[in-house]
This record gives sequence, C-alpha cells and structure tokens, in this order.
Amino acid sequence: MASAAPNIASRSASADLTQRVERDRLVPLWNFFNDWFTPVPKVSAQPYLWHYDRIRPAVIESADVISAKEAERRVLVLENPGLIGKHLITDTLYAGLQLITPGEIAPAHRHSPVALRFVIEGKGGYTAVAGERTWMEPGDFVVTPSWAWHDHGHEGEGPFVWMDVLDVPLIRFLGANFTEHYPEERFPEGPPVNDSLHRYGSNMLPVGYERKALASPIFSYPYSRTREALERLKQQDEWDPHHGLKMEYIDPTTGGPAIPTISTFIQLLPQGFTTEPYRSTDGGVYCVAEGSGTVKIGEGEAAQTFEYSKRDIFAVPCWHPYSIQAKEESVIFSATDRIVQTKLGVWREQRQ
Ligand code: GTQ
Repeated sequence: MASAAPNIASRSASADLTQRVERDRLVPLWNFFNDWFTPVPKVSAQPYLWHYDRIRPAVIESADVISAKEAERRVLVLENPGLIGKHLITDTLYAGLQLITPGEIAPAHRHSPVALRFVIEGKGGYTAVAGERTWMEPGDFVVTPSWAWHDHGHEGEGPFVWMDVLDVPLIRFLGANFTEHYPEERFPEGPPVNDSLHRYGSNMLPVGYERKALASPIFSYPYSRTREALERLKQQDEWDPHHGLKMEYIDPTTGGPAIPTISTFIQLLPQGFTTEPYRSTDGGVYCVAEGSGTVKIGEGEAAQTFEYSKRDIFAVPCWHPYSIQAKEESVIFSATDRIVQTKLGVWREQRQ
C-alpha cells in the first residue's frame, strides 16, 4: 500500500501531480517510500514443510504420466504457498523432486543457472557433468556448475529421486538466463567415474593447477565421507547453541563455497538437542537426511511448528527465526543464498 510521507503540502495537489505525471512515465517516490524502505525485510515466502511420505506417491506416479525424455526433467516442483505461480521454494531459490526410473536418461543440456542435487532415495542413479559420471547415493550432494553439459541416468532398480535446488530466480532477475540442448541424448563419455573427486577432492591438487572456472572442480560430495566427518566430530561434544554441529561444503581450491551462488551446509543435532532461535537474511531449503523432530519457524503468533522426519523438506524464509528440536539424532542438509548476500555485503544474522 502506498503511504504518504509527512510534510506533503497538499495531499490533493500531490494526487493531482501523481496523475498528471503518469503519462510521462513518472511516479513520485513518496507514494511508496515506506513500502520499499522497511525497517525489516519483507518476504513473500512462508514457512512450509513437505512430508516426503505424503508426496512420494505423486512423485512415483509422475513416471506414468511422462517419460524423463519427454519431460526433459521430470520434476515435481516444491512451490512455496507464499509464492504460488512463481514456482519457487523461497524468494530466491527454486527446488523440486526429480525422478528417474531404471533405463531412463534425462537428456543432455546446459544452462547458466547452477543446479545442486541432494539425493533422497534409490540406488544406481548417476549424473554426468561434461561426460564425467558420478554415481549417486542417498545423502550425496552433487553440483552441476553453470553452463556445464549434464545428463542423468539410472542403471539400477526401482525409483531414483533427488531434490534439485537451482538459483534460477537470481539468474533470471539478472537477465543472464540461457539454456542449450545437446543434439544427442547423452554428452560423449568423458573422464573416468569420479575423476574430479580423486583429482581435486583428496586434500591435494595437481601440481601447477590453475583454476579455470568459478565453480568448484568437484561435482560430488559423497555422504559416506560427510557422515564419517560428522560422526568423528560429534565425539568432541562442542555444540553451537544455534546450529549444533554445522559444516559448510566448500570448493577445496579456494576454501570458499562449493557453488558461487548457493551456500550449502550439513548439520548434526544430537538426540534431544534444541537449537536456540536463530535468524539470518538468507532464506533456505532444508532436507532431512536422518532423524526426526520438530522445527519451529517464525515469530510470535505467526510462528509455525512442523514435525519432521527423514527425507522431509522445509523452507525457512529469510529473517524468520527458527529453532530445531531433534527427537532423534538428526542430520540436515541446507542450501541458502547466503554467499550472494555475503559477497554483496548485506548479509546479517541474529542469534536470539
Ligand atoms: O536436472 O538439469 O529441477 O535443468 C530444473 C531444471 C532440474 C536439471 C530442475 C533443470 C534440472
């Protein structure tokens, strides 16, 4: 709503001016100043949680409706109730559940938005980035860098499902959104399986390595390694009151984030642990890799509490305090726009 600033000599003169200048494509700032320059961020996304058990049948059924080839990417998009028609999970992120069935191939293409995958269920699925395959297992975090050719496939049995998170809204907003379809179903086979993980993800770099792209040279952050690190570190019993044990996925060549535009994290909360309320300006998507509990998101009367269990996905809109209570030991993956805000110097957090 437009709200008038004080000291307007005459409201009706202002309204008159507003009307007269409209045809010259002018709008008085004072009509909407307070709408834009708010003490705290205004956000459209709402707290929301998708119970995987509830939505799984629809995800599986999507294979009866369309093939991965026809759909290009067979995804049920997680659309925030505050962003209906926008197809977004938070104001700045897109997320969806992608299904591949045995023998299918999601054809090769590339786009300027970055994609990340967090694997939910199945065995035998893979993604290939520029022809380099990486097999995926539940809990694996896999990156498809900007403008990298990629196709997905499944050589195992049963459904294979992962969560996609893309920075599409940001890239569209910036006017930098391009897509290209590869003429063949698959991009030609490239380096051996997991070559980049061995080459760049083993605490070593090839001598003389020069970073060519902004993206991390590793595509795959296997859950087996992540989980082992969390398991060892939890013995230290050093819990951050707001985060439990929380780690950020990094690009090993820079120590910066694994993806230039999306910050990614994994956190472990021991059984019975409740995080102190915390908020930050980065909105995010959370996916439960293990465990169960409740998450309270929001403030005062607007606060909502959701029960979560393994494979559930929830959205925490920016600047909404949240607190997680782990009934069982929980491991939670998250993806937010924090790095973009940090690079721009506007990121804030508040430990409550
Ligand atoms: O797997 O490349 O959820 O291009 C949306 C667009 C996934 C993908 C999505 C995509 C992809």
